[in-house]
Amino acid sequence: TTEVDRMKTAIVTDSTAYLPGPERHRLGIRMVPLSVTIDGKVYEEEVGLEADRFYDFVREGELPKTSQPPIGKFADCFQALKKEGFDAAVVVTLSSGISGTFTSAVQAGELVEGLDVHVFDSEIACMPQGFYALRAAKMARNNATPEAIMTELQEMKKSLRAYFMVDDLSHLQRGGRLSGAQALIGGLLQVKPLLHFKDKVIVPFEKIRTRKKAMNRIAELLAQDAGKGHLEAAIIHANRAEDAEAWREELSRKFPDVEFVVSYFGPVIGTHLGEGAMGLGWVKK
Ligand code: MYR
Repeated sequence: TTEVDRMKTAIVTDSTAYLPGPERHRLGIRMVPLSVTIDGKVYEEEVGLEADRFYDFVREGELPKTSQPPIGKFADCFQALKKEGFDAAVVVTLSSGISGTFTSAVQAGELVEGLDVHVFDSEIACMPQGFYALRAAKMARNNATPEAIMTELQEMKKSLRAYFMVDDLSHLQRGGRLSGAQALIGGLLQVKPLLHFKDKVIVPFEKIRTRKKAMNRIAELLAQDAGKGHLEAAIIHANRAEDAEAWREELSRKFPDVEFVVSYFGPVIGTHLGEGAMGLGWVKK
């Protein structure tokens, strides 16, 4: 095929991948933001509100609420891509089990004619979601078809793991994003359970008593996979940059073959996890 025959595929993700703006721009990844409402004011995250300012706000003010992007936001993005000459788009969203973002993107895709829209449910959020978007962007640059990109993303799911912990479970409970824990709740509030995603929703993985033990347990889980091939990994923190950096150094020493980046829980995810949350996600390279 000639250059002209090739499908031009755009990569879109929502803000909860927390891919830094300059990196998104460099790779041509489009971003559609979710929003948080604080004291009656609506902020689009990563556009009108950055993570550090958000945690300051929340410590002082009201408890925020989050919302998925309206269908129109995705539709506007798709229209713009069509105008720019794209034929297709692969949209990587956070898990459909915790947000309506996936459905919003699917419905917008049905509305907009002339753009072949494929929506990928990452079944996760934050930098692990970002890993999918980055891989997709790389493939799109090499002229892969949207179908080939979707197949590769499904394949990645097999090796993607993510575990995280929170300082205070009440945020997840209040927002209704903690599943399978009803029977445990009483006991869980006293411990630091390790959490993960199962079937698109957040469930406790193991009951662990201290933060340090939870971090060591995550490292043990990483060790089980680190021997099986090259991994890329992300340490994710909710306003604990120094702790995250220290953990990165410790893990890099233990796992010299794993490529680590430090990322963050931004306003929308931070609303549901609370300040101090920490996580680690990895996938085969
Ligand atoms: C919405 O209002 O649609 C957004 C709801 C977001 C819920 C977030 C729940 C916590 C997700 C934790 C992700 C951890 C990834 C390692």
